[in-house]
Amino acid sequence: MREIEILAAPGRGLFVPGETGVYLRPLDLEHDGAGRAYVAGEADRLLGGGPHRFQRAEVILRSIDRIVAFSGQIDNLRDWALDAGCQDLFDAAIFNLTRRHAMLAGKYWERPLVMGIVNVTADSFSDGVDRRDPAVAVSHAHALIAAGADFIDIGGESTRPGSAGISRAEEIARVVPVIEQSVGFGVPISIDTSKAAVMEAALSAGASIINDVTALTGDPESLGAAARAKVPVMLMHMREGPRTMQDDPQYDCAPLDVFDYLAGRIAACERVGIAPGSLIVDPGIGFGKNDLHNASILARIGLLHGLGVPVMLGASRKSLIARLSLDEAPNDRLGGSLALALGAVEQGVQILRVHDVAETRQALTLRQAVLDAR
Ligand code: YH5
Repeated sequence: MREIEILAAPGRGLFVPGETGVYLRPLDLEHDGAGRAYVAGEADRLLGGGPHRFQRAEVILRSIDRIVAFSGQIDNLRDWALDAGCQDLFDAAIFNLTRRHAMLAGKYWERPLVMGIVNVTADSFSDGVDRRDPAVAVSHAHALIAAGADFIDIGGESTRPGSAGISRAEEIARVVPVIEQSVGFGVPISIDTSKAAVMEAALSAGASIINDVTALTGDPESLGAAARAKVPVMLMHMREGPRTMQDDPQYDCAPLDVFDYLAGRIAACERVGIAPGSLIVDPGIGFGKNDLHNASILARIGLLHGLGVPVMLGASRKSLIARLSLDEAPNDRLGGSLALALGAVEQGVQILRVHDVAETRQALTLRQAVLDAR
C-alpha cells in the first residue's frame, strides 16, 4: 500500500488533469443543536444537509507517482483548486459532501443511529446459546430495541473469514421467522444477506432495509431485486469473498480504493434505478483487509461522505480489535468497539452497527453532553 504524504501546504503542479484523483475529507465537524443546523444560506457547509457544519477539509490527491494530502479552510482550498485547474472536481466533491440526505426508514440524522446486530447463525459462541433458535434471536432483538437500537440487522449467514456459505432455503428458514416475530417491536429491520431470494423473502416478512456485504454483487439477481423493492440499501466494500478475502489483500491506498469501489457501486445502483437517496455506504472493516488497511480506512472514514450518501460502520467486536490489543475474545472487545465507534462519529459517521447497543448509546450520549457544554 502506498503512503499518503502529508504536506504543510499544497504547492504547485500537484494536480495533473486526467491523471489525478481528488478526494475531500471534512475536518473539525461542529455539531449544531436542533434547528440551528438548517439555517438558510449556510447549507454549503453542512455535511449531508446537517447537523454537522465544517469549515475545513483535507484534500487528498492521487496521481501515478504520489499520493499527497493537505488541509485548510474550504475557501482557501477552493482558491487553490481554481489555481490548479481542478475547480470542477473540487466543487463536485463539495456538492456531494453537502447534499441533503433523505430520511432513512423514517429516521432523521440529528444524532448517530445505532443498528443492533441479531445473528441467527451457527457460529459457536462461548455463552453456549444456540443462535439458530428463532425464540433466542427474537428475544435478543427485543432486548436490543429496549436498549435503544434505532434499527436491528438480522442475518442468517456467517460472513466471518473462512466461512462457507449456506443454501438460500436454509438462510430463509433461519431469518424469516425472526423477522416476522420482530416487526411488531416497532423499529425498522434490515436483512443482512447477499442473496436476492433471501432479500425478497425477508422484505415480504417485514424487513424494510437491505444490508449487503457484497454491495449487490454477490448474486446476479440482487441489483434487480433491490431496484424492484424500492427500499434503502446498505452497500459494503469487500475484497473477494468471505472464504478467501483474508489471503494477503492488496490495495494501492485502502481508503481511496474503498471510496472508488463504493462510487462504482452507487453508479451501478443508479443505472438500475436505485436512487442515491436510498443508499448508505460502509467500508467493510475486516472484509479483505489487514490491520493497516483497516486502521487507514478508519483514520479517514470521513472521506466516504464525498460519495454523497450516509456512511455506516461495523467494527463492533471485530478481530482487528483483538489483534491490535491483547488478543481478547469477542465478548471482551467492548472497549475497542466503543473507541472505534466514537472515532468514526468524530468524522460524522451516521450509523453504527453494533452488538452492544446500551453501551454504545451511553458512550454517544456522554460524548454529546460534553460537546453541548462548549
Ligand atoms: C459490516 O461491517 N459485518 S457480519 C467477526 C467478528 C465480529 C463481528 C468476533 N455484516 C458488517 O459483524 N454489514 C457483518 O468477530 C455487516 N457492515 C455491514 N453493513 C461480520 C461481523 C463480525 C465478524
